[in-house]
Amino acid sequence: MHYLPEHDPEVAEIVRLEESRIEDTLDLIAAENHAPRSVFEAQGSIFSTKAAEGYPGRRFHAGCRNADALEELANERARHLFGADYANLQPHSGVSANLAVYFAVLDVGSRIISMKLSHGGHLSHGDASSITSKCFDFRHYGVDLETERIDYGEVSALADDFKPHMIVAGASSYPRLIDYERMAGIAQNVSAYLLVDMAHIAGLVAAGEIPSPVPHADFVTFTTYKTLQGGRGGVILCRQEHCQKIRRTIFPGAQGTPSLNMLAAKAVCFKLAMKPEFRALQKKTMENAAAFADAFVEKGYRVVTGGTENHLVMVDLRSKDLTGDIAEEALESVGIIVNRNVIPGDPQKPEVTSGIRVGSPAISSRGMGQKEVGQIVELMDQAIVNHRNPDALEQVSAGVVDLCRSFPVYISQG
Ligand code: DSN
Repeated sequence: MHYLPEHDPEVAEIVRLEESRIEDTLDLIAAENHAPRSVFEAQGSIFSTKAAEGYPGRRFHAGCRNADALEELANERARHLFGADYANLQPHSGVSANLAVYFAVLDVGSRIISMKLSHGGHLSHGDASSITSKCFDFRHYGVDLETERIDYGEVSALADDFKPHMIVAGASSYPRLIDYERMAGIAQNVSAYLLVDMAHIAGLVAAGEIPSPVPHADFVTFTTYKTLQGGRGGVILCRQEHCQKIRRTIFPGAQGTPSLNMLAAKAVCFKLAMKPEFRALQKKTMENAAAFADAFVEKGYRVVTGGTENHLVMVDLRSKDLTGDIAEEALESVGIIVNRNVIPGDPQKPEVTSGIRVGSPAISSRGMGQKEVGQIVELMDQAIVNHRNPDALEQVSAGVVDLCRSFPVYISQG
């Protein structure tokens, strides 16, 4: 920081505190990651203030020569990375991207089926609290409560009965792979569009570590700041036949000027995601998630579905007689950052929950491996078991700081 401390010392101080928080805590939020510094430089670049309504070659403001070059480059990289016909990088967020897809090809009141939030879905997939449920008629499928995996038979039966115009696949707390081919088959049978929201797993898909939904779905949406290790923002990929509708729905339909600085950061993140180092990181992210699942099971916790096939583990705390809210608070007090999360069939309210969601992307990005995962689970267990014992919590806290200092986030990334 060169200018901020002089122009606004209060904000500069809060930024410094956040830097220390990031360095000295273990980030296990499955939706987060540590982005490389080049992403921050692009985000904080001169592109922060350019008005550029429209698309390359068809802007409603002058002076867009460089903006056009930037957006074209970013688009080309996105299409290449994911093998997509068309990419729109202007959505400000994942929710904006999903809303744009719904409004591009559906009418208000159209029928959509998606995974219920309480079984792993997302707010913007028609949860009662989301604007999406006010605009469209949603019905939800869930997981089989025995296997805790998506019940494709239920999805198919619901589709036959409800005759949706769109099926949404994708989740924010589902530790297993989704069978996109099967979802596409179900959608085709009822002439519905298939939208896959791969926000959480876009990095794993980009690296080829897990199957891609792109060949199977009409639309794929995602955010760039999770496994993909970029900055905040949304993306829509789609088949060529839908591209004009998506373009018009984003601009002028739902947004004005795109955030060109965020678009620059997306371009950087796509370039970095093509490198062998990124592929190795995504592999490690998955290995670390599997190590988390094993270590929790060894410590006597139940993990949802018995394991993981992606970057996250859903831990059921009931065997430890603890709710997610208390665990989240105890863990934060020792510098371990997770979020409480409902698990399938959870008897607790979303504010309380019986589980926590544990993600491996950020600790993997700071260089930690399976040995450190074992140490982290030991520290977590100590904090959970001793959540009422301040002396024990203080010891755990010291262990967390020691571990963090051995794996600095921004020194290790250069
Ligand atoms: N989708 C939210 C989550 O999974 O935590 C973050 O954007």
